[in-house]
Amino acid sequence: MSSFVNEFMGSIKAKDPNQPEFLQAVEEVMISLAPIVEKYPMYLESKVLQRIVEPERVIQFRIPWIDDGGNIQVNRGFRVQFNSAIGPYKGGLRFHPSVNLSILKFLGFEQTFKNSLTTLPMGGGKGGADFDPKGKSDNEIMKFCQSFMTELFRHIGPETDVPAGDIGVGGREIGYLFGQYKRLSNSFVGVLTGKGLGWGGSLIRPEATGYGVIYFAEEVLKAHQSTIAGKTIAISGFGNVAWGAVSKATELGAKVVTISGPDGYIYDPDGINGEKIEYMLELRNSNRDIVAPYAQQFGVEFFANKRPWEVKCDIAIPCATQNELNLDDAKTLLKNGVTAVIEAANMPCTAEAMDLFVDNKIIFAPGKAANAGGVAVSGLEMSQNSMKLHWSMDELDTKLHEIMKNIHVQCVMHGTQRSGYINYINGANIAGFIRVADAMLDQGVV
Ligand code: NDP
Ligand code: 2IT
Repeated sequence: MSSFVNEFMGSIKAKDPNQPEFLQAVEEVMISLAPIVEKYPMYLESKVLQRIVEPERVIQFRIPWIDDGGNIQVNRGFRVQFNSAIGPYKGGLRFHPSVNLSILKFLGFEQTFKNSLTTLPMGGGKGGADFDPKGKSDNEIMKFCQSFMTELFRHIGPETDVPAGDIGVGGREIGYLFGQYKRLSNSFVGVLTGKGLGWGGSLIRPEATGYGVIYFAEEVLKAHQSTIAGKTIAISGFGNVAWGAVSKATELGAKVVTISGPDGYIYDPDGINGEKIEYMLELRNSNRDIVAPYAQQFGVEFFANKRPWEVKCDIAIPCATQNELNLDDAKTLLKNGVTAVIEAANMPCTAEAMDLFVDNKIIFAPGKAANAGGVAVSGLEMSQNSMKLHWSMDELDTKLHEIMKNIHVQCVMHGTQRSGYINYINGANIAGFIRVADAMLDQGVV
């Protein structure tokens, strides 16, 4: 590692020693940026790196609510308003018991670069709560969302900060959050994305992240004289992103043989297609957080407490959560002949796993490039809300496709090495950084 990265990370670690996920995300970006800041001293002189790693604002708050048994519950809520150089803060809300400041800072930091890659006017932000939706009744989810928004509403707005969904926050939660925002602010505005179609939502938003991942994968494969058709794909997770990725990959002629949950993974050698894809939605909506019922339903094998990375596949697409694919998993995938790893979740591969893929010159696409389709269609939802009109499914799908193609072009432009190997990590980090950093320089010392 260069002395620049060592020195820089030393100062960040000293400030936030207990934020491992945040440090991991920053280090990955700084490794990519080292040659850029050497070439363009203005980025060092202007202290833009020191500024870009510091969120503009962090809000932490109490969320008291009453469960179905009449007991008072207290959760912790956050909104990290990371960077507004190129637009209002934009990024999802995560409800998961693991949520803490380190995770939300890593996500807000990544979001800043991801949003920049879309070329839409969106800054970076992330929020959420350490609330566990598992096993909660619909009424409890609503009560929780209302209490969460009762504090959050004073910090957000259509021109200030526009949250959306992430793990544990889908269409139902966005509905409850929007209802409470509207009540408190007495205004019907596009303050959230991922809304219902009948009240300001956009077509294709639920599918957008997964579809975008596969559109990006198509571009990547095209650049390597290959196609997605005929490929065997291992996917993890069974949430919103996994569902979209399975649908589009299958439509384009690939065979997805795994999905997974916290209980283990299922292996479906015939491929997850047709009614099986619809069944994924049922699994998710059951609020039980298990994939095992898929095995019973369709007569396939279930591997308890195992991850899908032991299955032989051409392409691996982690769609669940951060650091879900480690060095041992990476070694197994390589041994089994994997040719491409496309991150659909945010930072699903550990740093060691990523290094192994890159050292072995395996195609590796980082989440901030590959999964940007979700926030891109959120950006298109904001545009439609501002104009008070709706675009058609075809128009939106075409725009999403164009955005993903353009992100690929940017990655190739900034990530192609002398050997010809496309380092998508460097490409995405550099392209995402330049737009945000240049805007910050234009706007003075802010
Ligand atoms: P969902 O809540 O729909 O699904 C999340 C999936 O990941 C579930 O299978 C969930 O199971 C699993 N998961 C979550 N946390 C953990 C954990 N700590 N350990 C093991 N499994 C876990 O979320 P999404 O599909 O929306 O999000 C998946 C990933 O994609 C996340 O990294 C998210 O940040 C990213 N992403 C989402 C976008 C979106 O638009 N929704 C856009 C871009 C990226 P369980 O809940 O049981 O743990
Ligand atoms: O990680 C992500 O990009 C998201 N969860 C989507 C954010 C958004 O604002 O649509």
